Amino acid sequence: MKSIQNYIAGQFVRGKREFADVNPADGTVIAQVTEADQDQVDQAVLAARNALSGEWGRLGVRERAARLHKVAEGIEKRFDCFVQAEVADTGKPVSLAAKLDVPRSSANFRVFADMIKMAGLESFQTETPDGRSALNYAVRKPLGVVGVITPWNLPLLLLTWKVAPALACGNAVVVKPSEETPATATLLAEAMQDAGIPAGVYNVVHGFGPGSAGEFLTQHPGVDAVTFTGESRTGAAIMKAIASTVKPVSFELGGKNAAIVFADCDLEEAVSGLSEAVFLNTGQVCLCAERVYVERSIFDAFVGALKKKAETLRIGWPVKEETNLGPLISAQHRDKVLSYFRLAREEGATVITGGGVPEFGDNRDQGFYVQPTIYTGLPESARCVKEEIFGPVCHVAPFDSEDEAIAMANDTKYGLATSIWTSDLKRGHRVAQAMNVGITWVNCWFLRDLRTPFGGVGLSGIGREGGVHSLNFYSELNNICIRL
Ligand code: NAD
Ligand code: 6OD
Repeated sequence: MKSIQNYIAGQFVRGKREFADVNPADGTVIAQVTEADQDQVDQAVLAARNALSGEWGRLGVRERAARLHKVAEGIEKRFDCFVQAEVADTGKPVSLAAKLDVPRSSANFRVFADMIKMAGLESFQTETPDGRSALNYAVRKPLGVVGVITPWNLPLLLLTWKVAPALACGNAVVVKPSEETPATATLLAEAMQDAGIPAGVYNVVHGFGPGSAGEFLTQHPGVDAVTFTGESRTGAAIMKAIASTVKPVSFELGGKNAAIVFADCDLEEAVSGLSEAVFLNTGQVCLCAERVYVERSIFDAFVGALKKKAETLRIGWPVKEETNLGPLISAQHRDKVLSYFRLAREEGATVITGGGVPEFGDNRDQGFYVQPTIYTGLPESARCVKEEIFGPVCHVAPFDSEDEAIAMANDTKYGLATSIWTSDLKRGHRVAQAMNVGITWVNCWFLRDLRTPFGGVGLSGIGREGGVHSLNFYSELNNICIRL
């Protein structure tokens, strides 16, 4: 049986306890994972602290950036291993891991390596009312030891999205990947070693949240900042747990994202874009659209076309090239999604397609699949319209005016992403600016430029990462004022 270990101070280390890593496609155990105890988390934090005062702390920005480019090369060199590990852990289709997860992970290192070399900071020539003059300029310093806690849906992509800028800014990290998807974080340690990232700069502790590595890490007095991606209620628990130590936090949390489809859109483009926005990664992307608002005059045509798309998705073994819909991550998560399928019916939904579990007649029946599902007919107050489900499911509702669409889209405690589909550019700008979210796409979805701000409002998060926003989160700025 494969063993996945912690990575502390440049060494792969076992611990006293292990837990099973399960393949969501058929429920088989694929590896045993070492669970880090408090001692090992202490060792990882200490290793990171020591690394800051060692070679890593003395490296100039150019050399740091060069090593991060080598990490990117190390990911590319192990491309197939990363793809296989991500597919086995998550059940996502191999085509998706090869197109999105792994290429984006090396891109995360390349982009932030380049950005830190180019990054400038403010300076001001100062004249005070009493006639003195000074030069003010800011310098960037690492935060120190950064605790990185990540979810299971895009494991390597989301981990490197935080680790790359943290290292670019000169920090050392202790990462706690999701217990559901431990493999690629440990594999990344090999790329770190090859790239000459000194021991202790990148540490991995495996385990769970409460009473395990996640909690030990966030509450650790030696951790200077916490960056977290996951559920909003976990974010709230972490915030509470670390409040007394007053450290910077960056939270990328859940969503209940809306899409607005106007009658003047290119219908084929909108249906195809929203089929991705609803079903990509089996709906397990924080940016997925679970609420789709469609102008009434094209409502029936849109629902019919989206149903056709959903029914032509190829649900199957994740390792097969032709598969474009895999299972959900776990039995527990499938129970949650199926409980919303039941609730939708109780709340009065019309089932346009799906709403159940596919039958295969082979080992996939022990996996965690659900059907791609579309509902209509729910009131806006329904729990299925208000709560994040995080599965391949959406509710489609009609609207009669732009104002009504904006009001419905904004009627949520979340505020992560929206997509707007229209051929009227003025309307696209106007509606985009009315959205209470961190990210709005017009005539596209999940089209990323890593220099742009990324994050959410309300229950969807605190702060922004991406581009200079990442550099600013992962640095302390020291303003220096020199009397002239
Ligand atoms: P989760 O909150 O259950 O777990 C995320 C991580 O937090 C895991 O590593 C887990 O072990 C750890 N954790 C759990 N409780 C903890 C605690 N008390 N202290 C410290 N660590 C703890 O989330 P998940 O189920 O893995 O991921 C799905 C959720 O993540 C969805 O809500 C989704 O919308 C959200 N998400 C958001 C973004 C974004 O960018 N906004 C991206 C991806 C996923
Ligand atoms: O693209 C990104 O940088 C990013 N953080 C995506 C998040 C997706 C959520 O599941």
